[in-house]
Amino acid sequence: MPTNQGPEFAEAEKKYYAAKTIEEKIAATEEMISTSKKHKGTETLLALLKTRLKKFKEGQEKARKTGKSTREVIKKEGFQVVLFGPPNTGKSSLLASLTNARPKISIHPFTTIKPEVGTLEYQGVKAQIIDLPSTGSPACDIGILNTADLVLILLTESKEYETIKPLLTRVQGEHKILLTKQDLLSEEAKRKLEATIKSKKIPALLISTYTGAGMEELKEYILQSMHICRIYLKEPGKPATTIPLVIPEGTTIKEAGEKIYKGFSAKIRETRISGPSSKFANQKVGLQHILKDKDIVEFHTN
Ligand SMILES: Nc1nc2c(ncn2[C@@H]2O[C@H](COP(=O)(O)OP(=O)(O)OP(=O)(O)O)[C@@H](O)[C@H]2O)c(=O)[nH]1
Ligand SMILES: [Mg+2]
Repeated sequence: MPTNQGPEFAEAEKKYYAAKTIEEKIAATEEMISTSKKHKGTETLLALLKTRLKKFKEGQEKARKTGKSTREVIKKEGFQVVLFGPPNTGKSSLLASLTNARPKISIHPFTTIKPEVGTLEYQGVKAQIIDLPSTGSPACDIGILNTADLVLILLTESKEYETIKPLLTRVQGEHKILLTKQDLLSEEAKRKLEATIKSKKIPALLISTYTGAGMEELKEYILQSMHICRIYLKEPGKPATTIPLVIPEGTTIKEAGEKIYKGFSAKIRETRISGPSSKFANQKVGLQHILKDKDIVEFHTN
């Protein structure tokens, strides 16, 4: 349901996102409540804001007693991707499509009330995906955006990007816009949207979890943004392993050897490579040779 909030609310919301202390968060939440429009469409939001306020006040009380921070933290595991955006844009649906997680999905806004976590497994590589409660939700703590490796901004309208942009100033990783629910657009509207994205150079991908449109491209994009190489080890006379050794881009043979175990590189007598970094199959290379994604590596040891 649309909430149609005015500029005062937007201002208060901005203050909330900028708030660093619990006191600032309480003040900003109180301001959001007082400046929010009050009608059927804002009922859920107001109820959530009031719950947030209550929680903050309780947290403040607890912190006062114990002297400790009570904030829940998500443990970062490997490459972390955060799904971020306004209510109802399909964040939880995307988490469910990409990972093993089964978050609650519903037609009502503000369904997700705490961050949901899943693991994407794609072409032998794993990434942690976090479905963050939507903007305007009490549980939307944007601090995680700053340390995430990749932020995916889910929108149903490209113009909403303007309101999201100010929240991304401290984001260190990459970010990309996902324009969701593409199945709802006519071919004509889709063509127009694609043209706008191109001419305005908006970093966006068009997806639909219903039809699967754009999903392969999205997974490929996530993989690219990880800046890693997958190498397949092979023993002489045997086929290569199917589970890759995942290494950062720019890794040398010596460094890859050390990844197998410490001291391994000293045992390498000869290395043979087939694949993207080799000029021909079974090429003999030195320890300083830089590997590329999908190389097959055969170590001959003493
Ligand atoms: N047509 C269409 N509907 C979708 C698509 N993906 C999700 N939806 C629907 O959109 C609604 C919201 O989906 P959610 O995944 O719960 O959205 P969300 O962004 O997690 O929402 P909140 O957690 O409430 O902020 C649900 O009714 C979904 O079934 C899509 O690709 N196409
Ligand atoms: Mg959700």
